[in-house]
Amino acid sequence: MKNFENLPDIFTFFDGEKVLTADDWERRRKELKDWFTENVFGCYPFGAEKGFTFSVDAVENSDRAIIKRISMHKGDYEGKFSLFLPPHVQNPPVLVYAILKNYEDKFDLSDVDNYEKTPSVTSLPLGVILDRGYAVAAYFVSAAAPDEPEGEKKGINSVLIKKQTSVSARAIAAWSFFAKRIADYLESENQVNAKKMGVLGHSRGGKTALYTAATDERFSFAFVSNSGCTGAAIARDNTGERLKDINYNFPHWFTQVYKSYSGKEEQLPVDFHMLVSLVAPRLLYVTSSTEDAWACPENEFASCRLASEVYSRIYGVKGLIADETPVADKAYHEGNLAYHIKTGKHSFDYYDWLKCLDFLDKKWK
Ligand code: GTR
Repeated sequence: MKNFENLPDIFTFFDGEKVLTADDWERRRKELKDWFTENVFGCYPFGAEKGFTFSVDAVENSDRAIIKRISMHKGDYEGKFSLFLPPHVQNPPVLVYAILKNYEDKFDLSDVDNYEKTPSVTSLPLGVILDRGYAVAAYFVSAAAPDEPEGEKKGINSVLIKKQTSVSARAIAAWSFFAKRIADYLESENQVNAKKMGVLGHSRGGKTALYTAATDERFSFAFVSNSGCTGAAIARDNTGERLKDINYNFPHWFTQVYKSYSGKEEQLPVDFHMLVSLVAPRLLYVTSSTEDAWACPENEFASCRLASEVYSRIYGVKGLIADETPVADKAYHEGNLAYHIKTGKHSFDYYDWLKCLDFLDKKWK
């Protein structure tokens, strides 16, 4: 594993106090959760999550799938998602999946017979997932907030945030907020097992999935694909995408405060192994790809290694059990924190899905 100098310590509070007990960790966890929300992804006004209503607008039944088309409402806002249920399984686990902007028109969410057909960069092989006994709740990120500059002011945020400030929730927070409202719905849906609820995503969707699981314990699993900068990758000594790149190229993703760290990674009071550690002791699967230097696989892996200490030291469970340097195409599934680096480009493809389902079969069945 790569060594980092001057990495802030997970087990030391901002004021220097040390985490000695499990109770201390719960306080530290809250400190970190609040820090990432207030400084990176952005905040919603108190009670923003209240007052949503849901309607099931259509139900389609076949021997392949039960599909529910659902919408959530608050004020003038309406956001849609689809729930796919395997008809042959009682109370299946359910996976919440964000479909990214550039691929929205390439997904046919009526084609439940698809196995490998969806775009290879960020796939959703519904046929396989349903056959293996998992339900899927899928949404387009644009249903929450458009992925474009100024997008942070639109969609769900336009109803919840009267005026954007330097700490207000921005686009990734909106996609995450939407996943959490899907979780609200799923908790009242008697056709799924909401105790086995996962959140999954690729790249910017991976950042979203990680932040969502880090801040909402109802998700007992997260699959974080090639999430890189401001996802699982440690920001210090990052040889790929830097804070200045991401803040410049995607001004609507993160808060104004976070932009002040562009070029100043060393001044962050945290690093992203801490975001990863917030998922402990729940199931987490982080992936990298060999040809994805921009996401800095070394820093994604190191992050998992360091976060593993929270699994073992605080909760007494196995985190990541892996070789010192991960071997390509070898899946590390032993502990609660799984990892693989696949041969290939920046993607969440069919291979990743199969490994994801193998891991869940092992842990959940
Ligand atoms: C890249 C970006 C990454 C990642 C990715 C994606 O261009 O620099 O942070 O989010 O896009 O979402 O596809």
